[in-house]
Amino acid sequence: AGHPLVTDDATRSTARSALITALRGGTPDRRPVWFMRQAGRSLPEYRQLREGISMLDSCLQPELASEITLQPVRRHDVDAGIFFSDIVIPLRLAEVGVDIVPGVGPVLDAPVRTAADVAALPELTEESLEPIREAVRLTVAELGSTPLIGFAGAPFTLAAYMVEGKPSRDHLGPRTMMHAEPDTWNALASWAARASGHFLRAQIEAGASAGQLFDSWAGSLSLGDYLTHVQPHSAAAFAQVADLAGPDGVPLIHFGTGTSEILPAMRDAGASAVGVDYRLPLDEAHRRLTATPGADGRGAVPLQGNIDPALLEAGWDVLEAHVRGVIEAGSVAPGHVLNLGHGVPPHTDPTVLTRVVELIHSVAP
Ligand code: 1CP
Repeated sequence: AGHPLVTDDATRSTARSALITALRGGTPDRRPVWFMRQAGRSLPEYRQLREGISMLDSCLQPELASEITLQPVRRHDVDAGIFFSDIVIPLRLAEVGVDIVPGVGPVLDAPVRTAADVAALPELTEESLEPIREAVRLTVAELGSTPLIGFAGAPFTLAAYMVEGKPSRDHLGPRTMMHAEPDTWNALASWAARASGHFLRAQIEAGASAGQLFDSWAGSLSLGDYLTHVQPHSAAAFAQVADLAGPDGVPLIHFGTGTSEILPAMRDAGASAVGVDYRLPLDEAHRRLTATPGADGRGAVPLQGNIDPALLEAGWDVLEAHVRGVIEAGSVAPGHVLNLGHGVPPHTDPTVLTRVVELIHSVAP
């Protein structure tokens, strides 16, 4: 409340951008591309700005977060900025003890495992989001007609860190909890959906032109568990921004890794486009979505992906052939945004990323 909404096309200078056009199923004037983790350790200018300041602190300094967001856009000529932040920032803003430990990832002071732990979680306040809104406003003013993508963690991925207290491989803690203590799980996932939905909404209200929900670890779930214990919470997170989305509103992308079996269910959580990791060719992803329409009748939707990050270091000829293959497979979808199948590896040579962008832009849409 009280924040001016800039969601209609008349006031958004990004409406005709390649990214937004492709995400709405239109034909863009060039093939849009951006990279998950395009801001970060692959860039020497990032490492320099981050010297002496912790990851989460840097996210909460608006000028710094904005500058880090802009660095890869200037360097690579990508078709979008991805807001520099982290999925655990809503925890920090709600004053849940969390830090990002270099070389490890998000670590909580105390894992959230019991009904009492969940009941004690503080709610995220509107005022605490002001540094986020300020960073978005600064960034959007600099980006002009290039869209900014806002994002949040999906409830399962965020809750997985909260239950485990740290990164894990199999996510046994949250997967046990949803069966052993479904009420506790639902309360925790509802909290995470509110926090993430609120965080995403703040970014869109402040000027982000698209949103992405990261359910990076949803691939550890069976389809049945996803549908019963996770999809309703992801739908609740999307519902918090649904009034800003719709055909002329902000497109919403839903991404995870290892999600080949749950892509239609991820679409049906309320996404306008689905991000696919490198394990499934995009023409097969398109076939699966088309074959399994949702209750609303939607089958095929625009796709995002899915260059294999491993091939960034495989030599140019191998990489070029792979990227051309991804472009061809993605051309069957109603819209295609090029991206990696997961984040940029930290040791990636950034000049290779720039060359990939040039290659993609050289292929006529
Ligand atoms: O000091 C550093 O540079 C820390 C590395 C780093 C960075 C650059 C972390 C720690 N987070 C980020 C930024 C970040 N995180 C962005 C914005 C920048 C961009 O994409 O260009 C985004 C979108 C995220 C989202 C995020 N954080 C996800 C979802 C995306 C994904 O990679 O799957 C997840 C799972 C996290 C948790 C997290 N934060 C950081 C790390 C190393 C991790 C993963 C830890 C693990 O393996 O579980």
